[in-house]
Amino acid sequence: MVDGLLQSLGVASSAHTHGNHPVHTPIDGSQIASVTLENKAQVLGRIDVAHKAFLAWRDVPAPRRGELVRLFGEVLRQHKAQLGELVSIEAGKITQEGLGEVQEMIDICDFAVGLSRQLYGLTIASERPGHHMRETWQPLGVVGVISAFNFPVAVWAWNTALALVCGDSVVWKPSEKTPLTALACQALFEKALKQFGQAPEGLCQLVVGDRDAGEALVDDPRVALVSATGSTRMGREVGPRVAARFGRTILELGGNNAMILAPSADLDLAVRGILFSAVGTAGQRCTTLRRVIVHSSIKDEVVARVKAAYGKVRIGDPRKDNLVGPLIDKASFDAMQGALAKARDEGGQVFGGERQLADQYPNAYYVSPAIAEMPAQSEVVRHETFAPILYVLAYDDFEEALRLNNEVPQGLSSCIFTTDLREAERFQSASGSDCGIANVNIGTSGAEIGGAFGGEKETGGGRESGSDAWKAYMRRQTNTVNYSRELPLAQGIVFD
Ligand code: UN1
Repeated sequence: MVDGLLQSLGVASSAHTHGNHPVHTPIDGSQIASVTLENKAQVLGRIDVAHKAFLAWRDVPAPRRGELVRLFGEVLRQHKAQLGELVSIEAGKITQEGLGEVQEMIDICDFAVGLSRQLYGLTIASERPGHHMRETWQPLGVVGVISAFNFPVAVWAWNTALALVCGDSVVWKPSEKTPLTALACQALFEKALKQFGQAPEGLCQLVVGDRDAGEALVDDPRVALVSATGSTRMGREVGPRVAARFGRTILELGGNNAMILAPSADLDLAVRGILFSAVGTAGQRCTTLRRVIVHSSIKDEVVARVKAAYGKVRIGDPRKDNLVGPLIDKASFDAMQGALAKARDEGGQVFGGERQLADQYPNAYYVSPAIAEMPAQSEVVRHETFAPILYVLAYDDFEEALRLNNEVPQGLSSCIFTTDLREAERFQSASGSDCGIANVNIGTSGAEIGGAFGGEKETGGGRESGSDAWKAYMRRQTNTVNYSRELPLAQGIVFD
């Protein structure tokens, strides 16, 4: 299924055959490749090489570093269709979303190229005569990227494009579930490197490994920044371990994203927004819509319309004309069924959520998306289940809706559908949504790369992608220069 595709992306067949780790496609559960997992010693060797590469790369002028990223963006443009297809095969995304993910990589490359001629610091007024003060941004070191199966290529690209223009080197550990897309990205990056010419060896490396490999990145003091995407459980381990050695982290962990649906909302837009955000990527985005907090006066109508829309959703092979592909694996299906059982126990009324196409695909896990009308924001609603379950809660008073939006442990994305300006502005105010992303009349998922991406509370607090997220990949330095013939001291201190 993948041999020709991998070849067209530049991956040698020795890299994905005869390995010790099987790779399956969620489309039908079959094994499509086997890769070799690297051990801890090999990972440490890679970190060593990456650190040496950093020492050389940091002195290359930033716009020149940007040229490498520009070339990579061009290579991605040329291979968008193939890489998108591989994302579909390995992660189960529908074609549109596989292509969208590669477009997100291209977009961040463009963003980073522009940034490579900026990386602005400040000049600051000095209190001393004949002095100037400034703030500069310097390259940081090796960046360790740990990424998840659900965005197997874009999240790496967000980190790598920024890290490279910032003068850093990268060691990437992708999910064990998606090593093939990682091998393809590495091969495409190497094409760009070849065109670029003189990059230091080992500037950007891939580690196909398991937990041990991740731990090597987490614990090694030469890895200045660990950017990790995954569950809150994973972040709880990674965060304190990196902090214990005073390393830096960018953590992108669980989300529990809500929509407040107000009585004035344009319901046609809202239902489309719900469909894309709740059902897209089979509910496996960290930005997936998991809760609708709907005004009780329109609740029955909204539930009926969403059920009707869910009933028409085409489920099946993500490369065909379907809207919902498979869950990543059986564990994910089991977790979904467990959550639905719990929702029923907690007084919920569940619609959908059944396994689909089991006869055709006995080893793959397709589901119809589920809606669970809940009497309260009970335990199951407060927990992120990485599957298409949409909990519906009713509200009467806007303050109550805001409280429900915020009363979960996670804080990634949120949105409100309303045509009432006061509600929209309040939602985005200091006492509104407490999430890293707060949208008006747009669903919770599908953010552009230009904004900073990330969230608060158990989502981990990290920001990547656009805006000034690049600052996390650099070290800040304050510089004071004395161009006078005196040595005045700050704070007016006399020391004679
Ligand atoms: C993720 O699910 O880890 O906003 C990232 C979105 C995408 C990124 C999701 N641009 O849904």
